[in-house]
Amino acid sequence: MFKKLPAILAAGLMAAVLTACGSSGGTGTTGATSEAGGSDTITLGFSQVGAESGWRTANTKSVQEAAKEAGIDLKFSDAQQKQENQIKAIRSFIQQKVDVIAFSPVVESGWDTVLKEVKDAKIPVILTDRAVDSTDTSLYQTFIGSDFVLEGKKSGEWLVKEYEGKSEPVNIVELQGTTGSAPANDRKKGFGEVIAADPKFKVIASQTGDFTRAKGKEVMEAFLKAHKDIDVLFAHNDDMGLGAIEAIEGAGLKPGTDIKIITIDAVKDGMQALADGKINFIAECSPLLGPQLMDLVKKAVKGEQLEKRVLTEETTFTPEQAKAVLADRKY
Ligand code: GZL
Repeated sequence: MFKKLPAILAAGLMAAVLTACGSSGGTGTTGATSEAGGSDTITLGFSQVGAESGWRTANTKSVQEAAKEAGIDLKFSDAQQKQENQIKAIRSFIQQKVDVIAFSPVVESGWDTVLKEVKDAKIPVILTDRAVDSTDTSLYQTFIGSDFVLEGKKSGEWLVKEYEGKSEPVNIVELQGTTGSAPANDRKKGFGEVIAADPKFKVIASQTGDFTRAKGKEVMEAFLKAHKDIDVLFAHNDDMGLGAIEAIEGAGLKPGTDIKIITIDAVKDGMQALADGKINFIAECSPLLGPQLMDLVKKAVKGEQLEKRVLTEETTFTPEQAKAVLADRKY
């Protein structure tokens, strides 16, 4: 799979594919976004979910900067949150005979067919950020990303502690991530498992906000119209929580006080809202997967056996903890 082209031809080819690495690649790739070396340069095809949130933007930056740092020729495609665009991009990477394919599956299901095509083309696959529900784990070398169930559990555990010793009902509304995505499914699962232990916790409404601020605001406005007794919002990411804050303030209520807010990610804007007391608790989900991904890409090209699961390290934040680290946050 290595490019054995003579250096002059490789340079010419590279000049041809070096395009502005725009983020609206749609179905096609947006060309190389890294300075490639000589003919033994590794080419990585990467299909990104989209640009739906601050987390995603930071994840894209991490992948692009790490590829450049590693001297890996990155062919980057932005799927604009559509599975069909990711499948088209993966097929395009097969045609281009890239050395490795990595992608963050926008949803868990519907990947077996295209991943079998990649396997037949003998190109290693690395799942990045999100998982697939394929039972055939030979279809990918490894999955690097967070434990979303644990993030949901950490969110539920904070709530249980916050209402310890109280008996009155706690009415919760939930802004879910993208329907069918691993983070949405697993965060809901983890949170639900923890609060199920105490019947005072009731999820009175739960709907997808598609991980975006705009949708989070829109759905929270609907929740506020339908329910006058909301105590807590659990949002599967900061961006939906930030949109919901706008809706809550628009309804004349104080976010973080009248309605307690729990979110996941810990991007800068979320951490600012946490420091300001508008969010009460954030479970971190690190987007900085780029360097680990490039190490895995190099190992895959060498034919090394990779750990099937590579977990990312992350923590949780209260308002005081956010104030202490805000200035140093990388994303
Ligand atoms: C989680 C990632 C999620 C983030 C959202 O690893 O897939 O997608 O939590 C992002 O902010 O849109």
